[in-house]
Amino acid sequence: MIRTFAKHQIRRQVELSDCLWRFHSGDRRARTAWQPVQVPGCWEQLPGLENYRGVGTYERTFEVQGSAPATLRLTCYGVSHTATVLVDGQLAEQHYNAYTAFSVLLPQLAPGQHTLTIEADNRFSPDSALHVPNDYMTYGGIIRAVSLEQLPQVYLRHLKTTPLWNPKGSWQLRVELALANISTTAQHCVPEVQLPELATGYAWPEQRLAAGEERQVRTVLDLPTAQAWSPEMPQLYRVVAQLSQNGQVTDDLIERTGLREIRLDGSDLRLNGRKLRIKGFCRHEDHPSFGCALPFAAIQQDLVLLKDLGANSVRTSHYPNSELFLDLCDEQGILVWEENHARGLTEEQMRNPNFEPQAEACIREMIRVDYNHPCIYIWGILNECASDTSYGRSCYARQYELIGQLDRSRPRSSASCKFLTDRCLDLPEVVSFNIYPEWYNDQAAPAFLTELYTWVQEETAGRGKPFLITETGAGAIYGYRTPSQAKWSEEYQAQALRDQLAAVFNQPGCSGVYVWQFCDVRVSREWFSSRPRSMNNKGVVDEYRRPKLSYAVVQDCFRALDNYRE
Ligand code: ADA
Repeated sequence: MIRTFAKHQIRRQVELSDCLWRFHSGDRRARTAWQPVQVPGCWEQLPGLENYRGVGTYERTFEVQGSAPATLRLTCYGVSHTATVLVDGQLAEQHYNAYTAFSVLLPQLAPGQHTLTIEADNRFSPDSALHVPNDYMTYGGIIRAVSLEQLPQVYLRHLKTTPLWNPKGSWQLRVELALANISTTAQHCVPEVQLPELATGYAWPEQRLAAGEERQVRTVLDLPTAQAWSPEMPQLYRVVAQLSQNGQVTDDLIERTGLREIRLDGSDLRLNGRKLRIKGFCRHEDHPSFGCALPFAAIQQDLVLLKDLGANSVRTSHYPNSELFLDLCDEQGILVWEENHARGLTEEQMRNPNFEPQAEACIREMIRVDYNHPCIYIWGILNECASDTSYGRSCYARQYELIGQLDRSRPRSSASCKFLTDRCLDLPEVVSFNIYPEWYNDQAAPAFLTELYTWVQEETAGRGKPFLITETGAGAIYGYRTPSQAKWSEEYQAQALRDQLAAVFNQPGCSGVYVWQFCDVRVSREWFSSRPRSMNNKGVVDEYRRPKLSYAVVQDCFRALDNYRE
């Protein structure tokens, strides 16, 4: 399953998960035994490969139908963490980063059977600046879907939609359509866009594209009868783009939009004009039965629990999440802080020459694919990286600037742990900090937060900006219960979260919180052997989603507060 709705009615798109692939550990030249595996999946789920860090080779065949050569587009939605893609043994594409999709055109493939080979490499090395030993697991495998599309000579390459609240007090939608002529001759076509549920649309004049030309067309649609998207009423509308040639519809591309506006108002974040209160959780894509390749049902089950907890937001700590997850958040009104891939990188790690190109590529790919999701209200970067150094600051500045070039409709932020030393608070629209009073330090939560908030307001250029606590929590081993409330007991975690959440929601000027974290997750063994069970145990549920005592504490707190602060 790629999305929760059909992206095409005309164009032929096939998800390559209709049968098992063959897999062996080692690169494609290795002669180890093949075994049948499902895709998506992580090889750590295979007996004997639970801790395998190396190269894995996946292979299957696919068919080009018809009697003439065809141009296909192969899309991999996630390969962890470095992909090498071959078709019929010829190199087609390479890609770094497990958490962003990539596509490659396969021109003029002959009718009949072809072989697709994908090597995944999850090793740590200087070539990998973002996937490093860390407090989460870098799994190995094809962790998200793979699809093939058969493309017409001129096709709809991209559809971008931006909701606008116009001064006359109704909604508009900016629609930007990218066309591409992949034939060797000039092509005439008529692009049009429809919003079926609103019985409105627009047809552009006929376009003539030279051979190989790409072109963008745009319009702004008035939507006087449209309902807004909000957590309470997540109203979605299909946006159906079509391309006609000689009166025949030859291609289509379907997206969804939700009409909502995020606006900064002094120290407030306003959603559709109302002061937002964030009641959120940080969530890793991690599960003991699936690794990071959670299927649809497991993703939705997490959202069932998050809604039961009274949460209205999820922070995709610390990388772009699957579009299945984002679709489900769009449909259920869960606001999303989505962030590029980085966690806790030192200045030395940020000076790896691969760091900036890989981090910026992640931003480009994340925003290009996820831009249309109304649930995403903010873009985050570089969780707890070296924002207390001048070199680190230069990297933060370039990445904030890049986001600003790609999307002016959403604010930017970064979850910092540089308590009283952060040097970047002038750069983002929203100031965010991760704090662990009563866990990593013994300071009482209210005093710790007041000291931090006062410093931001009095000593930094972050003053007066919206302020979020993007992590707070404590560890607990599921089932460890003791009246003494010793650290790592469920009782201790429950009390710490009770104190931390009270401090956050009593802090004037604070727009809300993300609890660290939703569920216990596996960490890479190379990182931090002192993590009990080689797990990060700060979930309010354990890895099997079994609730700890803290579940009810967070639920009581979140349910007592609504989504807005006024
Ligand atoms: C940091 C980090 C999280 C996690 C957390 C913890 O805030 O951002 O990824 O490692 O600490 O559990 O200590």
